[in-house]
Amino acid sequence: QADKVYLDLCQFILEKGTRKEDRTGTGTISTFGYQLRFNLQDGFPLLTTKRVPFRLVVSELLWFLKGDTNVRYLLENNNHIWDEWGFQKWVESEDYIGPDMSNFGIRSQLDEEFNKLYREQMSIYQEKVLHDDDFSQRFGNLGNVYGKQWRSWEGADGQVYDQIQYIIDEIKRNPDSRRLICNAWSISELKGQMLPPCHFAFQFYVVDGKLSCMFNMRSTDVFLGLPFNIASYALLTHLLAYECDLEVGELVYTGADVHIYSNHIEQVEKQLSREPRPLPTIKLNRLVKSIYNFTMDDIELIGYDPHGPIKAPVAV
Ligand code: UFP
Repeated sequence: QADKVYLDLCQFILEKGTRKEDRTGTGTISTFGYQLRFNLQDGFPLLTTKRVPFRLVVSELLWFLKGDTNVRYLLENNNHIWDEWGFQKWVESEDYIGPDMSNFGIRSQLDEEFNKLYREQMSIYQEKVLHDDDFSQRFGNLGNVYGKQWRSWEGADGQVYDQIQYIIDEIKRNPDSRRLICNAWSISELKGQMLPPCHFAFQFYVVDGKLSCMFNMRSTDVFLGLPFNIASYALLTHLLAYECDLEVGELVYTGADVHIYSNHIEQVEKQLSREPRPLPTIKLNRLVKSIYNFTMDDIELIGYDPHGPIKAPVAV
């Protein structure tokens, strides 16, 4: 069961993990190298021991799959998980004339007054991305993030490669292939990226008419990030299986630096005390012919009855 597999990891880190400092200054308990397996035939692995915002998982994944890197699409779907990155581009530019927004991430958490100013500027940013095409082109576009690497990787040979379409074509033509890989880690583009890819590569595997997926993460925030990442790759596997006329197989997560932030420990303990419930299932609109054309309404989550959400601060 998905919750048990996940909670075992949490328990393992709390018992066996090592204290480790990190970039954000928060501090973590960390372990190196861990694998989780989910049989997608047993249900959709959206955790039930706390509510995970599935709607955000769906719109972000559809955004990646379109090869879109502009936050406009996310805003149109009321998804704000990437806002800060575009906002930062704007407030650091010559065009920005509002109050000083340097270090807005930390300051907005610590300083009530500043937080008000920040939220004002952020809503101006969101309005402009949504309604001003020129602004959106310049400051809504995040550049070399996942969508770009997945769908239009720029090769050293000057050619542009669509890694997702390559995988689909290969699965159909040569399902035994051991090269069904999508790689988002582009060494020459890291300096232009606010956040280098956390889930940096994934690979598919076909056997007995079932499609399995392994995704690799260099760094995992177990409490806030991982439940979301698991759901996202589970959905990707469902979509590709649909496209290639296969059943779903297993989802395998492989993590390198797998950590619980020191200010998430209480929340993790709370979640550990909860009883898992039956997993939901997923239903795709069979009228949609290509995975690039799915919309939010074409993906239905059935029977999700989780425990309540558990809030925790994000390390920035
Ligand atoms: N993180 C995740 N999953 C994601 C994502 C970020 O767990 O999809 F985008 C976490 C991992 C880490 C932090 O705690 O965000 C990134 O920091 P760093 O680049 O220092 O690893």
